[in-house]
Amino acid sequence: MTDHVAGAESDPVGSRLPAQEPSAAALESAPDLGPATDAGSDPPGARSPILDALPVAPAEPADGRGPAPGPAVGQAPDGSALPEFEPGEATAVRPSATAAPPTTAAAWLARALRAAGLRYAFTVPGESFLPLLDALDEVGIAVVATRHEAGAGFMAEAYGQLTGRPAAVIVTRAVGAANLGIALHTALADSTPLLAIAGQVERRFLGREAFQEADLVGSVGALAKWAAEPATAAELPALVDEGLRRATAGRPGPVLLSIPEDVFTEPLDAPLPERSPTPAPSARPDPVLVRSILQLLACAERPVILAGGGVLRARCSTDLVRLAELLRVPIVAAWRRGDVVPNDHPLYLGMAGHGAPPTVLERLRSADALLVLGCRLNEVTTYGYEIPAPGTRWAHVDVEPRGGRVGLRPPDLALAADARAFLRAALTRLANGVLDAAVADARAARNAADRAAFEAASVVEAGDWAGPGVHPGRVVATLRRLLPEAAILTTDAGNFAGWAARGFRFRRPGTFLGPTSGAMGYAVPAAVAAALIHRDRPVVALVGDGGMAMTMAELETAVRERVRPIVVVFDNERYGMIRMHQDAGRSRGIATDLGPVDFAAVGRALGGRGVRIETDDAVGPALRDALAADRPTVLHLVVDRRWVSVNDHPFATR
Ligand SMILES: Cc1ncc(C[n+]2csc(CCOP(=O)(O)OP(=O)(O)O)c2C)c(N)n1
Ligand SMILES: [Mg+2]
Repeated sequence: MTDHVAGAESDPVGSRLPAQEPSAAALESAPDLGPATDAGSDPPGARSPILDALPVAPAEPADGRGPAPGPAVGQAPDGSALPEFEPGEATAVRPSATAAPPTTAAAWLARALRAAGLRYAFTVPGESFLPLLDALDEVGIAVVATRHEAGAGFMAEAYGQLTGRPAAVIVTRAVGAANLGIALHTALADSTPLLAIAGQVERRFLGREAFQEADLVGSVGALAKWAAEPATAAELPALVDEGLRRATAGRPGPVLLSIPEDVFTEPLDAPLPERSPTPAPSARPDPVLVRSILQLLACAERPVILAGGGVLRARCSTDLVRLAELLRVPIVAAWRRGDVVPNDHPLYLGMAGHGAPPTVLERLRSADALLVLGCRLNEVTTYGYEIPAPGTRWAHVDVEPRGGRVGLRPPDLALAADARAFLRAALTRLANGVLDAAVADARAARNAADRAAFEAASVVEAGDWAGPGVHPGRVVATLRRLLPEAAILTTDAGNFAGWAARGFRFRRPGTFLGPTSGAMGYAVPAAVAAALIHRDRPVVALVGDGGMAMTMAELETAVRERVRPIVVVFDNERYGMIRMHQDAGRSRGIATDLGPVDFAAVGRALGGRGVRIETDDAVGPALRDALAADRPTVLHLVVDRRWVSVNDHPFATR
């Protein structure tokens, strides 16, 4: 057996501590909020603005109109129920015990995956794993043929992001595994559970530079969280168990099993793994740390919560909103995690990173206290590791808080916990106290001003553009107006994405798929997977002409699978983002101009619909038709090259 582990992996929280939620009574009996003596203690001389042991006061509306019944836990500001992240049909599947004992490793593997709750396998087939395809079909795992392994991998990645459970992607030898690499890297960046299986050359050919042979564990496997290759069928059960555990435990991620072709046909009669790949419930977070973190937020002048994918994965957006409301602390979303809370909430101040209005960085910089929740603080979210700013005291609550490992100043408080466990403990503790009225009023006023500044700075449809081509900001405004709140958006990499990042408003958690790897080619396959999982919801892929051409063949996969994503192509006939960097002086305009492609015709050629759009007025009607259509639709938007980025409007420079 060979294996590889990417980075140091800490133990999953749930494996070290009792796997149960804390009882309310246990938390109530924990020490009350009060002056703390540890790293999270009040600044010298500060009085805690949380008044202990008072009855719970109803939250006041953020507009300061005086006492009024505030939204209850789980309610939106208007009192309606906040929609929680819908996990999709796949999470409802229970492991199915199998009756007849399997006879080969392939049959055993298929049964094991089915028993572990896997529902989908995305693949480009290869001769190295044919028995597995039959076996998967026999146990009822849907095998979806795709047009490229990157497409297959992105579909599995999107599945994992939306459901929190791994899908399988199956590829052949070096050629398929190499094509898959980008999706493994994306799943690692996105902390997405994913099981990749590569058919390897037969064992007797290993190490002989055989046809399509490569060291898959040592090469592509290095892009995964963990990779291994069984030497015999007998080694397979332990590796499958280990792989599924690592895919979902701690910080989730992709794992790769490289399986020699002849292992699949070896006899194997072993018990199926008992564990379903559902993360174990989180343990109770340290109550002293929870108290200290609440004190940090309560005592600050300009606190902010920076929330990431861990909140989505733990499905606790409602609890996050409630905590923010109780403490009157605004929320900034991590880059490409803009759906972490409903964006129309008055405490939402935008998504950090590329495309963000300047108010987001300003607000993060001016924070004297920052709670980073379920977020790994990547380079883009932190604006090149500038956030947390030097003057900000910060707490990191994450399944794997990173300390100073990535060039960031170590947090003042670090709590290894999943977001839900932290929020539940924090909300329970806050039931014993309310925010001092003067502090609450001051925060309400400042929060309202911050929200107004964010709204003003995130208008993207302004300006008197009359063509040629569409106004990208107005396209986003039209999407915002016409899409129902359950619609799922996927995005690719490129400058076109800036208008949506700034101007779109997600109204429900779990409605956005964007790769924090910045991988081009993601949006279309991710949209196909989202449409497979949520057949009843509109799915819209946003993509540039460059990214579209990388994976547009997956539209045929959508047609074959009878799903109908809408693909909005922003076509400026260039690799616009890279050209922007060139024009900024770093180099000449080499290799960034592209020729015309009739993307609408491509949509039709692949079995879907296609519409070429050259004016703003045509966007709405075409989108309405696409929403009602029975097939995928490509909306091919002509975009003038003067639209360089969301920061750089052509009408402003003329
Ligand atoms: C797979 C991959 N290759 C290269 C890049 C570098 N890259 C980032 S944006 C970009 C251009 C994207 O062009 P397009 O999709 O047309 O969008 P635009 O910027 O023109 O709006 C490139 C090449 C990348 N992010 N991913
Ligand atoms: Mg382009």
